[in-house]
Amino acid sequence: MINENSSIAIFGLGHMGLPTAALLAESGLRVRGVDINIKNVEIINSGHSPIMEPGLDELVKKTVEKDLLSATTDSKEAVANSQIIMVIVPTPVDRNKKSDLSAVISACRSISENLKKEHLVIIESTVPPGTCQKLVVPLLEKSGLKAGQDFKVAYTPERALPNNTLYEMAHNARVIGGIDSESTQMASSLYERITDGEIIMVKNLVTAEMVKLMENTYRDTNIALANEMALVCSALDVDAIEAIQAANHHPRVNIHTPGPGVGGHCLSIDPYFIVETALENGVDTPLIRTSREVNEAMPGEVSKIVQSALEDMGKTIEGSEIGILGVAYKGNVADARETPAKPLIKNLIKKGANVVVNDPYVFPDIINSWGAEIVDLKRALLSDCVVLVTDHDLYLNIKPSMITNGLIVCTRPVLDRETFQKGGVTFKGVGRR
Ligand code: SAJ
Repeated sequence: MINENSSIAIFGLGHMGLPTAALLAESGLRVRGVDINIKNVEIINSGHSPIMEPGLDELVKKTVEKDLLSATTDSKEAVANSQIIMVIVPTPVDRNKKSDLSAVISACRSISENLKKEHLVIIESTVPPGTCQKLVVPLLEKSGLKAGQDFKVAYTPERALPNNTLYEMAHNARVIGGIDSESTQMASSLYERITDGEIIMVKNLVTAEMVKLMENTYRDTNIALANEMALVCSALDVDAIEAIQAANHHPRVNIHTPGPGVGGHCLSIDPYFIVETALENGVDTPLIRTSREVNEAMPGEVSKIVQSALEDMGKTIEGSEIGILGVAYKGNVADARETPAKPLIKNLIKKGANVVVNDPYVFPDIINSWGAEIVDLKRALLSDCVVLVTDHDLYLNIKPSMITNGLIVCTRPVLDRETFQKGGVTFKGVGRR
């Protein structure tokens, strides 16, 4: 059973792995993080977080100084010296929207080489349903040990919201499914150390895997509905945000917020895991697929709004300068994975626009690789058309007088249309003509 002397090896020190490692270390357990990124391993061992997340840098510093948290690239040593092994590595989709489980496979191979009796292996990575039973367990059993009998296996999805990760990890309910009830119980006693949220033990591994995918697919599908409603509202000259807010006064209605598209490593990927596994099992999922299509089409819709707004002002998109505010996938984060800003920028450049970008959070190399020029905020506001893509707090103070050429496309409902119109600025947005 888990006690104060238990040691944990955590594979993957990314956006979810590092906060988990730091919280478990703070609870008094010795945590050895394993990552292939040597630079990040060094940053962590120097007492800092390579990931921007409120409170994380301080927590890493505190736990490294107490010698409870450390990082390494040596998986063998980490597994050999631990009783619990966790896998929190990324699981993207490939070009064909099929799951790429190479990081999970590689972690499980390393674990199986050093697996011992009584080890508890916990998978947290988001995976297509059935992966633990059909892929993880056979890989681990290559050790010659038998899952359930010799070592324990549990799956528990991470459900914390980036930019509020530490709080949510410590307070959200946690869903756990194990290969047997002892595995579930053992994993549960581990998470009790870091969360005061409810621990929900489900029947088996695949149920826990499915829960995670259902949550993110629910959100993606609802955002798609909001985006489609917004496009209809726009055609009818209805302010979509006003209409959605009014509709949401109904006690059983909760329409989500339309925007430039759905980004991040979760909502834009996880639904495809259901689509893939459903198909393998003879089930079509048209609603989930269509929701993805709707959300993936949104950057193109924003580009059309920009183009027609410029044309209404007697300009062409070709040769115009477009100032993009924010390229992170959502406000106040540095993460640009799957961001809708990327296809939007590429689409505008293809149409002949000169795109300049302001985002103090996102690494310049990423933005440059899309063919856009990085500028300061003042310069971005000088553009023919300013497009607010990400609702970073620093953009909330933008005033009409700052929009030099009198045109802003606001893809998030964070700036007040009337204020800008009164200030003589043409104000367009998703769901607003
Ligand atoms: N978005 C909209 N409209 C909305 C809500 C979000 O356009 O009404 C967009 C955001 O701008 C962003 C994307 O969707 O581009 C995703 O943002 P998010 O804040 O909805 O979610 P994530 O990806 O940061 O985190 C999600 C969370 N899942 C759910 O809320 C069901 C989080 O709890 C998960 O832990 C995380 O995915 C994950 O790791 O899977």
